[in-house]
Amino acid sequence: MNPLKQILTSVQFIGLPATLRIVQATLLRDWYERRFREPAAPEIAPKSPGELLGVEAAPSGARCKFTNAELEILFLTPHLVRLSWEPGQLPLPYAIAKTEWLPVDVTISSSRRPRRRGRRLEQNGFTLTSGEVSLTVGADGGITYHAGDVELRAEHPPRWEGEAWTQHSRLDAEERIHGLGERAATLNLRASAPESSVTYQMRNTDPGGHYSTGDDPLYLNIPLYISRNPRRSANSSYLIFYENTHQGEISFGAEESAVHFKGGMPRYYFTAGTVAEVVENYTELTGRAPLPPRWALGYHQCRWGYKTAQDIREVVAGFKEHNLPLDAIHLDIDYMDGYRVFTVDEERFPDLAALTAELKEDGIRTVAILDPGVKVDPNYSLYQEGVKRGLFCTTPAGKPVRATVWPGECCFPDFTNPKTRAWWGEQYSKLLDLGVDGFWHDMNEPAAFVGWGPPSVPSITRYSMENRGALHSHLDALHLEDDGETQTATQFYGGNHIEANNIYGLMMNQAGYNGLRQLDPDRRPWIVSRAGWAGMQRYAWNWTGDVGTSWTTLRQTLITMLNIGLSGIPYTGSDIGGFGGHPSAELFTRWFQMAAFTPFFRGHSATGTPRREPWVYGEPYTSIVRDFLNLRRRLMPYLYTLAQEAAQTGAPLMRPLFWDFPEMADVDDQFMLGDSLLVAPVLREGAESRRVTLPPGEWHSWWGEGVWEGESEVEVTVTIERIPLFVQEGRGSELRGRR
Ligand code: MIG
Repeated sequence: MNPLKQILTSVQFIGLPATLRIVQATLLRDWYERRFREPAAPEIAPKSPGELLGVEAAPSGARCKFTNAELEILFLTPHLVRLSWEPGQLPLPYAIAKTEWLPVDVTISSSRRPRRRGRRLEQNGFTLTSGEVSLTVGADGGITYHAGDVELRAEHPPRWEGEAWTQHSRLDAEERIHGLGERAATLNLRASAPESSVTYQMRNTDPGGHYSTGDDPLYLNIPLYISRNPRRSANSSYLIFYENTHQGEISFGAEESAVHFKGGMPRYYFTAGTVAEVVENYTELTGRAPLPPRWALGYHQCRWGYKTAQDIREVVAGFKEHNLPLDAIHLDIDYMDGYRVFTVDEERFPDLAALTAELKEDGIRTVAILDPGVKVDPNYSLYQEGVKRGLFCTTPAGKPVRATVWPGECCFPDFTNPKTRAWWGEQYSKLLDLGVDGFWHDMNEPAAFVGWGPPSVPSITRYSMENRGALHSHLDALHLEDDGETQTATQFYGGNHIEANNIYGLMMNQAGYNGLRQLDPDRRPWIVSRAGWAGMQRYAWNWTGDVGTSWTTLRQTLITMLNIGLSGIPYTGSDIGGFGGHPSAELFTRWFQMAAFTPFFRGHSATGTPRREPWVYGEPYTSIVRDFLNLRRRLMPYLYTLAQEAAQTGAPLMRPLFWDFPEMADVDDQFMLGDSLLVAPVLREGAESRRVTLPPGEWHSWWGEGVWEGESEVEVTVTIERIPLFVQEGRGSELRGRR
């Protein structure tokens, strides 16, 4: 958005005085960035690995020397291999859950595959194989990957430009690409530009409300993609995960993919198998979502605009009055005292403990929002402690960096510092003690209000990165107090914003999750988070943020959720009806019907929009919504079984059809909930029927409307009461007797 337009929009939504404060904050940001501007790096000629000089066997792998680079190949399992190229800084293992692996038997042979025309990646090199996966490393560092005899991937060696690097890989015309975390894109991430190229930014950011198809980046990026090729057999999919927290971009062209990161070593993991297997292997590495508390699988009601305990009581009374089941209610930012995180406004919520207890009597849990920004306020103990103990992100001179969010000027906890995480984690006790059961992590991209430029903290922000050490030794050492110890500011200069931006949310989630585990070991923590990164599934659920209100965004959010699931995050959901608009009764109902089958089932809406509780549209809508709320309740044992499966294998609860039916053509307007329920939400206004693609098998209409022979496309009549829903013959024993 151009700055003027951004500012005018801001005036419209938050008024002139607040806008002026944001302009002021942005000027401060610009000052920071000028004051600490790094000297421009000298122009360096791009570098490739050069010639392969030699290869040496190493435990479970090999090390190869090139003229300008070194490559380490390490098999973690016969199906999962890690590649690391030097030069480049080793990643801190933020994504990684499993570090101990059994040895893998590998064999190395020199390879002189017959040269095929037009392929120059496989000249005199060597082949390293586990028996399951083989890598052929060419003399120039290009690598081809095979499973059995099938070539799955051919990549060129990385090319470095200073600390940044790029890697190209071949793409087959038929190859489908999925993953990359949260994308307002097509299910096959190449599909919007099959002939040209489409680029995705690897940078968590707040897209600023009402996003829709084509907006990129969004809140949550995950640098992995799955390649699937319907021309190959089902077990010839592969997943590649770039373990690199730096900002970057990944593009898919007609013949090649290009991966670019602004720093860090080229380190990536390759695994092959079926789509389910590659997700299983990836989540063995990065961890899986623990079983959630049962209530989290129920229906959540939320709105930015429930301002008082009275508002909450009224909403809950509405649910009772309309006989609508409710499992959780969320408190958005208005419960806080002046938006100070971990405080409660005593006037608007005079007795939060009584309120949560009262709700719990009715089987309703309370979830409270937490934003990372800590208000700059000398009388606020969290702020005082953070400053005193050096727990905030800093400028390169070691002073806490500031940016403006809801509370006004804020400092930002440096979640890459283990001390900060421990401290932050302790704070949850305040809300636990008040009977809050779940936590909602917002704005953790991290987001900040700006008049122009990226909506985040200044780009010069410094992070401890686990106190990795002084990178910027040219900067003056500043003395800060830290629990009586004297610490030099250089200890804070472990990482910059380019490296740490993407893991800010992940580490906030880790801090919260570990804090909750410690505070109450007998309770399953529950967190839903807007931002995150590879591995966030270990700590938090996700929701798709401020998605627009339209039929287009309804359809978009379905696809977005499927790609999130394929990125290792089994739990996600979207604001029913979209965040900031006013859905028609029909759009609201259709969204609600779809959401009833998504892992995170929450009604939410923005402040200032017309109310959107499930009864505001009147009949017949209230009754339809009631039916789907009751249906969700009946699905609970099934959902719980899926939760257990996710914990064991990493399988997302909602899956694209190709997950179980790889031979199927791409279908992006239906999904499977588990392996038994096929959901075909109605995504078109005024629809009287919709086409449903049925995979092989016999399909029973959930509504008892008959049995369909699969491997077919059927036109199913729809009314506003229902969406097409099918159960496959012979599956879904958990569902038996529940219809
Ligand atoms: O700047 O807390 O995505 O769900 O209601 C907006 C207020 C901040 C963004 C979240 C949205 C939430 C809202 N938040």
